Amino acid sequence: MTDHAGHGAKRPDDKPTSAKNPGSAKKSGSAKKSVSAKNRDAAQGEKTDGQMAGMSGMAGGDDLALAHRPTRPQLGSIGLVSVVILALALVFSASFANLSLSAHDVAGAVMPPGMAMPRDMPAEAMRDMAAVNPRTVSYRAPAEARGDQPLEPRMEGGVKIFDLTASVIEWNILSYERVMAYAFNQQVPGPRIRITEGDRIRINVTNDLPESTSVHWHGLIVPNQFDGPAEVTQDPIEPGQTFTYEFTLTQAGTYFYHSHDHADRQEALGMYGALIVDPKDPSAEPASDQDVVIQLQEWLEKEGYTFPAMPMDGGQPNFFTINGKAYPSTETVRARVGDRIRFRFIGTNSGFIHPMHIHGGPFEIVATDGVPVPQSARIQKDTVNVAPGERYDVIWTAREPGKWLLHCHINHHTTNDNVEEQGGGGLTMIIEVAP
Ligand SMILES: [Cu+2]
Repeated sequence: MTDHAGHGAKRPDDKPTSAKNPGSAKKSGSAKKSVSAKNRDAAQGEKTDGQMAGMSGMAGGDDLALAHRPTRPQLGSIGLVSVVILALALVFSASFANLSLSAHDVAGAVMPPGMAMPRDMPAEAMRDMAAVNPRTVSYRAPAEARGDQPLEPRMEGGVKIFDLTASVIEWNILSYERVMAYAFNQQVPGPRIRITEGDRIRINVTNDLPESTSVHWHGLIVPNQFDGPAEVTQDPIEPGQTFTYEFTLTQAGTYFYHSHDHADRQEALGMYGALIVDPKDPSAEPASDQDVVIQLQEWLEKEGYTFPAMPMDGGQPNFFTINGKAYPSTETVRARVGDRIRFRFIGTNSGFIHPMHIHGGPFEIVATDGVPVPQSARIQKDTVNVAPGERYDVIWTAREPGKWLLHCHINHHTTNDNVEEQGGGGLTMIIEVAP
């Protein structure tokens, strides 16, 4: 303990009354203190006098009373308790997070805010539900662009050839609301393929998406290898690849095409389009003055990201579109009193049911899922439930002049991000009937 005394001696000008140095003040009268009292002073000196005093305090460790030294069992039990606490902390975090996921598996995946994320959710599920990566957008469609544009074929040896390319685009569903979509030929819905019963068609599908894809021809009788389900009847079309489908149309009616690889993601992001097959003999077709295709979709657009809408917590949609546009940006159908309009409802919607209703009187259901309803079996309704995959062809007659609404009767589906504007939103469209 000579260090301590010596240290004190090295600072003769310490004033006992110095308010800044109370330790030194005590030291002035400490000549006869016991060893342990000196140790206490040394500890105080550590605070006030710095490193040297601290070292002198440590040197005094040997002088600890035997009774104050931790025993081996005490050290052992402290160690054991620490290990148990660390293990519990690990188990606790593992119960909230999936520690088996690697950054490589889910790199860049942005999940919907509020999505239910169980701890064992695999990386593949996360990638399926993640936002469209903004860096993969290759085209920004003009705000006024419309989907469902007719796709003209080219003829080759009696075969009608169509080219479809899937890519990531930016698409306006409203003048002020832009989404990131997976789209065929840079439009939502994809282009309309209109052919005639008996046609032989060849469709070249090129994949410019950041992930694999495939296309299914919904409702059509085709050779199995061209049916479309990825990993079932064909290898997925990898990015940069093209796959060619070819078949002869043996049916007529309202059909559609859509992605069949990660369909819950890709169809929900916009990968679908109408496929209308006119009968070889049109004489049996119900008379109509207009033919209006209605393709339905739900969107989840939040914080600048577009997620595939799904019927699960956090995946619920907040925008809804008819032919790629939400009301008031939906098309207005114009007619005259007495006109018969054939509406072809197509369940391109991926995860939700839409009871589609038309004001101004009932319509007649003339075909379901592409198959004509015999005259004797036709029924009249004013609301028809359009489930994913279903098609209903209905004839609605304009009975009275004015603005008549066509809309989904789940009222939330006629809002835009929960807001009603100009008397509707989402799945709303106006039929304007002139006298
Ligand atoms: Cu609806």
